Amino acid sequence: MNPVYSHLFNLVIVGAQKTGKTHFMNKLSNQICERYEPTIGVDFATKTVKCDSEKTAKIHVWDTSREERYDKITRSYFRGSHSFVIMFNINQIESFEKCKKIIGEINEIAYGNPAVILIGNQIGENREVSFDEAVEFAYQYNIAYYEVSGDMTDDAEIYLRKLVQLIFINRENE
Ligand SMILES: Nc1nc2c(ncn2[C@@H]2O[C@H](COP(=O)(O)OP(=O)(O)OP(=O)(O)O)[C@@H](O)[C@H]2O)c(=O)[nH]1
Ligand SMILES: [Mg+2]
Repeated sequence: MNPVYSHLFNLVIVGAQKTGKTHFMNKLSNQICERYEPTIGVDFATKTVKCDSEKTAKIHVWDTSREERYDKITRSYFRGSHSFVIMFNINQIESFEKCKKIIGEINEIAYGNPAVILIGNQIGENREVSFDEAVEFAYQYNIAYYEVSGDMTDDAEIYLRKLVQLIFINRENE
């Protein structure tokens, strides 16, 4: 039986603890879980995106943990990944500061030229990272920055589509 997709890509969601990574993945698969449960190691979901009349991409989504004891496992998923969502919480500066190291790890471990976007999530009250600061940081690394609102009305699939487009653009430029 022929697969119903023309392309298969991996996406790794990475970022400091409790920045909404699992929430983001659950939104992709239309699951909403109100209760916080830390991710143990790595979680997995799939999502299929129709790009145009000829291209349909199936995405393997890997939701990772940033706990140190899972570092080795998490990093092993970086190698074969075509795309990354780096998440931080705009209300928690430490989570933003960790993004630099994550970008370094992606550049060091991932093959080729993966598609990467930075997402600032809003979990909490007081903003500690300004929009301009985040945009400037992303610009420095030539990646796009998006902010998602805390009311969870944002559609995670929009960002997935942007990543898939980027994967195709990066491939054309290789
Ligand atoms: N207000 C608000 N809360 C959110 C949002 N995203 C996630 N949360 C909450 O923040 C907590 C952490 O979310 P998770 O998605 O589990 O975070 P995580 O990054 O997967 O956490 P770890 O697996 O421990 O690294 C949960 O209680 C979520 O319900 C958001 O956009 N807005
Ligand atoms: Mg999680």
